[in-house]
Amino acid sequence: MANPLYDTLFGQHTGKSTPFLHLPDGETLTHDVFLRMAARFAHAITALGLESGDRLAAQIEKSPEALAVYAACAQTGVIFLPLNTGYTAAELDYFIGNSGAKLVLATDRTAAALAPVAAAHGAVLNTLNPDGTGSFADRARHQDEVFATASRSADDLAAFLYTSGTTGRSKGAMLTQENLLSNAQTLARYWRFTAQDVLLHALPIFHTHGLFVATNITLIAGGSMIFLPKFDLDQMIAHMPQATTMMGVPTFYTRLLDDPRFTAALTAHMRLFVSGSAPLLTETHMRFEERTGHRILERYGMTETNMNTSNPYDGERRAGTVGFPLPGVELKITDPTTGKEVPQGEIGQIEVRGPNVFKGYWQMPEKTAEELRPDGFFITGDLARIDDQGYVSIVGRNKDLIISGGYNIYPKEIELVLDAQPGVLESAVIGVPHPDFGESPIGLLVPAPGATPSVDAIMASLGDTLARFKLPKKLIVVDAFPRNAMGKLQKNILRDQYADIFAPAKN
Ligand code: MLC
Ligand code: AMP
Repeated sequence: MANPLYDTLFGQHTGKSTPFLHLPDGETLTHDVFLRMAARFAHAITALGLESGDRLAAQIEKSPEALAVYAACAQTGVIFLPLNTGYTAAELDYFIGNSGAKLVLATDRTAAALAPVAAAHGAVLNTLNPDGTGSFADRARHQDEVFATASRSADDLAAFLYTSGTTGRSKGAMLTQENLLSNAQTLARYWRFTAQDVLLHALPIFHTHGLFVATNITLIAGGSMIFLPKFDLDQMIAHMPQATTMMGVPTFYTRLLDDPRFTAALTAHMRLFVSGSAPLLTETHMRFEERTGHRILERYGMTETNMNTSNPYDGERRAGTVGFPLPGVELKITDPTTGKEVPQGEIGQIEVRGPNVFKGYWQMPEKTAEELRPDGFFITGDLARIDDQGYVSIVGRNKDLIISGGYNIYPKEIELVLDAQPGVLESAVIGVPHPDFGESPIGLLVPAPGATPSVDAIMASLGDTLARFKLPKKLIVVDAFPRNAMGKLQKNILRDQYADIFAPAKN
């Protein structure tokens, strides 16, 4: 095949008037209409001077147009770099500079802040708004609706997704066509997706879950998506009756369960609910089954690896577990110190190998070597055990990471900003249980001698540099941090101490 990713996901639907995207206003875009838009975008991208292997960074709102940019990248062989719409200009400066993106897509709302960033890195800035307007849309409007698909191989890079790191520096995970395609093919089969499926899609499309898992599977199977701009309870409930499947982070499920309109009748026709990106509490799993009669299917993945494990479609979907390694994925549990496999049933770190595992971090060979072994096993940093029936349970993390509502927050990145604030001697950011987001960051500050740091001023200043979803939900000034005999800060003691800070008040 000339371009496995484009041909398999998109090209197979050329000329088909089958439904692809159902929009909240009742409009439906067919595959054909969508692909003609993507071809116009492909012409616009090449007219701007981009060639196969160049990077296109997009910080744009979820819309059919935004998805067509992904298709256009696949068709031109340009590497797609989607970015969280919450990132500040300061954060984007790093991603655009590090990736060497030639074209940056923003919206009219963000263009003024991004223009100097793009200019500083020699990138062209165009706009694409959620209503389909903008300078990129203007450029694409009169282009040809047929584009000669660029020839690419399965081993060529298709996307960069930036993940933050425990050192506070983000890394660009390089994903090949094969990484994406092999995983989508496996999951579509495993979860029995067909052309009759209608997926209720409320996830963002700048992460693996909403972009690769949900969208690629739907494309492979030839199904359609109810494409909501974001998670909104009223919209979810209004559109659920037209859907057959839904994918979400645990917060989607707890929010649905907290709404009395979410009933068994509303979900009676659904065939599958999938959860992932963060741990689904056993309690949520149970409540969901009691309310609807459906068992949520929990799976486990990562930006670097796509999906690794899944509960079975037909067999028992076991609460508190992420199921079995997917076909083609090798998974082992190893001792973090020796790297040797631990005896069955014991806790260790998850390592995975397979066609789903990424190529490495862009221009960071040392970081790549720390996590990707020469034999192809990737060290995930997740701690787990496998029971005697083969179910994998994630029991913790061997990395300092907080997952809030499915978004990853690396404490180090926030601590570096907090440490630089006036009156702060040192800081620690920890994740504590949160009823809505599952886990939320709080910041603890030790004042410099004689200083009284202003919590309000510090919070305001954080918002200038960090995306708002990363902001600590509380900042607390403390006298000193607990340390072990080696002087190492003991975050586990702090986590225990503040574990109930967001617990709902008991009557
Ligand atoms: C939004 N906000 C959050 C937040 N999402 N704060 C903490 N955690 C989050 N997850 C903040 C915003 O910055 C804003 O702050 C305020 O909340 C309102 O914004 P909103 O957009 O209206 O929020 P809301 O609709 O409530 O969003 C919550 C959410 C959303 C859970 C629906 O975060 C979401 O869709 N999450 C899914 C993330 C996801 O797709 N993860 C997959 C990663 S891939 P302020 O201060 O301005 O009011 C991956 C691999 C795998 O992990 O296995 O899948
Ligand atoms: P990301 O880097 O955004 O791709 O996040 C990947 C991380 O999310 C994994 O390393 C896990 O820690 C976590 N994760 C994903 N799915 C699950 C799950 N079902 N249960 C627990 N943690 C999960």
